[in-house]
Amino acid sequence: MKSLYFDLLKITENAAIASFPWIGAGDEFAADSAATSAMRDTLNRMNLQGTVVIGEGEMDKAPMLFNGEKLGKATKPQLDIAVDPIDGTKAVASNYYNAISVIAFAPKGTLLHAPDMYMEKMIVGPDSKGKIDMEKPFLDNLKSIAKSKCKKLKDLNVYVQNRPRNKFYIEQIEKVGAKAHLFQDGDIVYSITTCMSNTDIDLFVGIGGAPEGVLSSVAIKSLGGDMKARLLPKTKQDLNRCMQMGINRPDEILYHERLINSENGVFIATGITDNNFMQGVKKNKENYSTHSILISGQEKKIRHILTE
Ligand code: VTB
Repeated sequence: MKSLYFDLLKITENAAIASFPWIGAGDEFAADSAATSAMRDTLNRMNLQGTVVIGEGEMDKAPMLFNGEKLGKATKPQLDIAVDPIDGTKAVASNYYNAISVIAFAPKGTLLHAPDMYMEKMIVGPDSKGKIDMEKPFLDNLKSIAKSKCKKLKDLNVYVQNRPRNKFYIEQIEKVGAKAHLFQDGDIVYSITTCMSNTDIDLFVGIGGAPEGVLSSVAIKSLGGDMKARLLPKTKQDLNRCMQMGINRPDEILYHERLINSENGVFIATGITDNNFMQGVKKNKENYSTHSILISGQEKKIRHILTE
């Protein structure tokens, strides 16, 4: 895998550049289509054999990268792929903070294979590894995270997506005097921030997309953090899709090993608009510059890559 790192970077770089003309253009679908086509074309030139295990829905939703789609031009290495050509299509369409292009790889059979639906997530950095438990009341989790950080409850900083579906969490956080930092879109960057040594974020919690959850799990694992999650199927069809993908108890709590069961995952993202730790794509005459991160389980490092 290591020998492929530079090639793999081109996947999200090309997708981010393809979405550049759509920044601020008000058309989420066009932005997503452009990023998706660039991602697919680049992947199909790579020496690998990948299968999308979690992406943007099912085959009939073309032109999106769909669950089960095979990519790459070789027969090895055989890899599971989680994709989101744009995490934050609204942020691209309206030109605001925190849109990225993102992909993750892991050896075949090691990433959660699941339909695109909502997922409840709880994510912490290395100091609080082993201290989160979704079976326990949320307040108990806050207490054990605070203890692991030698902090008072009121000093905890928590990222939560600003949505009515996350009201319970926001209220609980505020009730104990802790800080709920609400963000608008793109939960992958905010979830990874829990593992960054230069920030004071103690927890990421709330309901967001399942593909974004699996993508985050790869980065969090490589950085020594911890994650628990639960799929939230809404309809009978959702339940059936879960069963078909081998998730027999769709309401079960998914431990980190269930989201990614390998130490050899690779997570790659390129900024489209600026975010907590990456700059967005810039264009000067016909030249583009991009800022990407590559996080690998083998190396347990974050590489920042600036490409002109
Ligand atoms: C979630 C989150 C994503 O969109 O899927 C969210 O995981 C869903 O938005 O990062 P809605 O509330 O509009 O359904 C993102 O924020 C961006 O794609």
